[in-house]
Amino acid sequence: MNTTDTICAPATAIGGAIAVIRIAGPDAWPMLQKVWQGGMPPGPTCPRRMVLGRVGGDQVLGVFMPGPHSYTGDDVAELHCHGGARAAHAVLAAVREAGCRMAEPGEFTFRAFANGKIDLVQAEAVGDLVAAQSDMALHLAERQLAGALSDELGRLRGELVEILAECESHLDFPDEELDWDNALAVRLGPLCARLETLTRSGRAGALLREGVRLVIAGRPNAGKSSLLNRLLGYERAIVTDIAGTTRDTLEERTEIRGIPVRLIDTAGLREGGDVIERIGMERSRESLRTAEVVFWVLDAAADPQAEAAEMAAAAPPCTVAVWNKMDVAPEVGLPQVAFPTVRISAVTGAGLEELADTFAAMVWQEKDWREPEIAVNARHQEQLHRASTVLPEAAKLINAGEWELAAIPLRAAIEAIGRITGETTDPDVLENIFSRFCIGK
Ligand SMILES: Nc1nc2c(ncn2[C@@H]2O[C@H](COP(=O)(O)OP(=O)(O)O)[C@@H](O)[C@H]2O)c(=O)[nH]1
Ligand SMILES: [Mg+2]
Repeated sequence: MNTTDTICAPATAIGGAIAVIRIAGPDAWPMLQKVWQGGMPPGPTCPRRMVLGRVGGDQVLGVFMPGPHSYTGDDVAELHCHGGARAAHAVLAAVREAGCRMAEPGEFTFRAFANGKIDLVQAEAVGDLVAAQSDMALHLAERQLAGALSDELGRLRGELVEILAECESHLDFPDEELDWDNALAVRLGPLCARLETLTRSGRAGALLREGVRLVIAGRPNAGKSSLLNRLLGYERAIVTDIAGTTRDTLEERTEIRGIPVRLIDTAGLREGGDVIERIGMERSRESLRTAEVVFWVLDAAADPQAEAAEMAAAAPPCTVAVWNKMDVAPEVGLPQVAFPTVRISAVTGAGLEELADTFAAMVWQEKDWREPEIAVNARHQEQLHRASTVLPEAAKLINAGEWELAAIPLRAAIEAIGRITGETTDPDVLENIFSRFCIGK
């Protein structure tokens, strides 16, 4: 992707009420002048103001945002036309005829990165923002875009650069007795700990970016589909009192306590059943194997002892035992089970708040969890790990007065952090990040 020509792309999905065509590059204004019909086109004399006119025969509202104070950092124009494929295509065709090249996926954001408006971590946050499936995932992306992670990495890098500079000055003045910061190696301890904490935040990052696979399992008629519908807030699955109603696994996305969830309803597990139900049960078992959390629904109004025994035999460790139908079952006499346990009624909704809390505690692996301020992605995690693993070696060498050798792991750690923010770039990594964006972003 070069950054010197002028690019264009539809920035909105086809079929909306309004379509936005985005243009960015040094010739954005000359191109507007070429395609604009009726009056003065938007331009540097009226920046960031909507102007009514026509392009390609269609009515548009145009706006010009001069660089460097634009999203990409170069001159940007937007043409807002009536939605629908025809009108948007006519405007886009006129702009392309004027010499604009179609943008690659993510190319506008790539330009913002190349022009130094944002770093690589912030560019990734733009992608996260679009893909966010829950409030918490959205907040995380917003904080990352605002620079929370970039600032933190900048501070850590700055400290490492200082320590490296001190090591290097030992080399430059080997005979002089300088007032050395003799606690140089000691300073690496907290730095390393912080890098490790950030590395560990990758787990939360993966959960919030990809969603948690939550599988609802249990006997036929225990109330699995009723619980799914409750959690979704609408009647997605068919609920009847006929055992074996759900014969295939069914997946929907939702969020629970701000956590994006891939919610999977399964065919109930029991002996027998016809060939379709048996295939469904095989799928249920497969779902159980890949689940991150399982809600094992137990019918408290049926045969609690047998239900509990079945669960004990088949449920994975990430299970929450969910005694259902508490509206009609006796409170006493339910057997103890070896999993976190919640009593609910999928019909009345009783116990669902507690179930949500139990789920969140399970996901965060602690009861008093807090929304993570920063949660890195797998790419960051890899480089953070690289940085934190070389620092103990640097500390050892500094303590031994091996300044020249100590500089090597220090430089490696600095470079690893630089790879995260994009100070050091690798074309494959850039390609991988930006190609996942949609066209026009
Ligand atoms: N009284 C009562 N009935 C329930 C409850 N949850 C489910 N049911 C009933 O149990 C039957 C089976 O429910 P369903 O959700 O299809 O169970 P599944 O086979 O596990 O998916 C239906 O008749 C539901 O109305 C509950 O909490 N209380
Ligand atoms: Mg069902």
